[in-house]
Amino acid sequence: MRRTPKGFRCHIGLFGRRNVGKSSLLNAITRQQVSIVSDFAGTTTDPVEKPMELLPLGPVLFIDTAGIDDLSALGEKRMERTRQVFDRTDVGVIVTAAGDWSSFEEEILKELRRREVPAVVVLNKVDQLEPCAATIHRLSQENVRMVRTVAPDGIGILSFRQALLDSTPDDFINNPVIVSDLVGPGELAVLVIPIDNEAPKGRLILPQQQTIRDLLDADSYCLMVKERELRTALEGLSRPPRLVVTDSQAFLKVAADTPRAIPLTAFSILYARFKGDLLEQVRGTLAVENLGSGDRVLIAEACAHHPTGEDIGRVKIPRWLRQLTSGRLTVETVQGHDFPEDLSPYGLVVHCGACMWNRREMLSRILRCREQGVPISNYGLMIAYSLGIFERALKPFPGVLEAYQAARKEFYRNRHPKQVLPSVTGSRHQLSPTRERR
Ligand SMILES: Nc1nc2c(ncn2[C@@H]2O[C@H](COP(=O)(O)OP(=O)(O)OP(=O)(O)O)[C@@H](O)[C@H]2O)c(=O)[nH]1
Ligand code: SF4
Ligand SMILES: [Mg+2]
Repeated sequence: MRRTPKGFRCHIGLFGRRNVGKSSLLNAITRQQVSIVSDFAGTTTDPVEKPMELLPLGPVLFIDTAGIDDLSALGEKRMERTRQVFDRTDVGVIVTAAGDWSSFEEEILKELRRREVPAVVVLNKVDQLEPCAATIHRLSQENVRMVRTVAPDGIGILSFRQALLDSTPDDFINNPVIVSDLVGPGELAVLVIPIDNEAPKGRLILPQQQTIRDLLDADSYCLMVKERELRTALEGLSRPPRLVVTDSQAFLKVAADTPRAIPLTAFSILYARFKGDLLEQVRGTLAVENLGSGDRVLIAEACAHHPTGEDIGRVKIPRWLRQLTSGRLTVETVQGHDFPEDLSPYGLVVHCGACMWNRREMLSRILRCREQGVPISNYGLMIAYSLGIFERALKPFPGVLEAYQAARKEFYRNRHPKQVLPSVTGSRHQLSPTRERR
């Protein structure tokens, strides 16, 4: 169970003021001393994560946070870390000492609602004070789930657990799929997996493993080949595969070796759909056409790693962007949970596939971009666009392709009212092949 990747777990964030019993609640539900509990206000300083199995839901990740009412200089930094937790929260728990509901709790509830994240209110310390009847009445009128607890004594913990189960978004119950809706039972997918110096020793990377598992779960089957063996492998099949999926570094060769009648896409594009919002990121990719000298682009990677010489985020994508725009772009990179609050300086955000994350965190970033009018693309999409195989890579998703074609027509009509639409499958965008992997 512990090995379930973090990105698959429902993330449950515990928020509230200092000393209300957030850590006590975490310890009570996990029945372990996960977080330090004390009378001192401000005991929890950095988010504390605890994975556990919450049956019948399955694997979840609790995140205990620092109190949001710490107004000291250091407190501002702590609150920043707490705010980042909102980005990855699938279910938000507002812990309050009974009777203490105030503007702090209202702000948390407002923030969760803005993000459309279900909220559970825990009225803790009911042994000391009765919750305010007027607040309870108002919250119940607004259909907010509430439970009363005395965390250190385990009182109300079963109700808390039930409230969490009742609040869990459907996504976690009806597991979303990576590829199995495109490849039916008994059908074959060919997965192209380059094995070279950048491939990790002795294992496959997460998107490859998860795609294979998704196909097996759906009673489909798959054939894995390196890019050099693909042509021979396809020739040897008695019937064509339903889909070819490639690492986007091999996109160009794989596109050349795969007959056009066979649908083709990349792992990272499947992940733009699985973890993010494919249509939004497809539309965002078009914004590369608007970039010019002096514009700033933000490249965001969900996990930290040591960059290799030809690192995709630091070297390759910036190089292609500069070639595509023939301009002096300023390209900045961020990693992990650091993502600027203010995106207004950027003309485009290009994001990795976020395979390590839960979908909520990626959607939070997309939402932030949308609210600030900043387009967001994805590594695989940007690579396909650069190589002139964008539409082909989107063909397995007809609805998205259609919406993209309409957006593109509109884009060029506004931009060059009298010009013929340039071809994205032509040579204008043909750049060098790429590598995308960790
Ligand atoms: N009487 C009573 N005390 C409680 C209850 N829950 C927690 N406490 C006590 O309240 C104090 C603060 O509890 P914590 O769990 O550390 O509170 P917290 O919200 O994590 O606090 P910070 O990490 O400082 O933000 C501790 O002394 C707990 O033992 C409760 O239901 N009733
Ligand atoms: S940087 Fe790469 S490995 Fe890390 S989350 Fe993003 S896609 Fe996955
Ligand atoms: Mg605490």
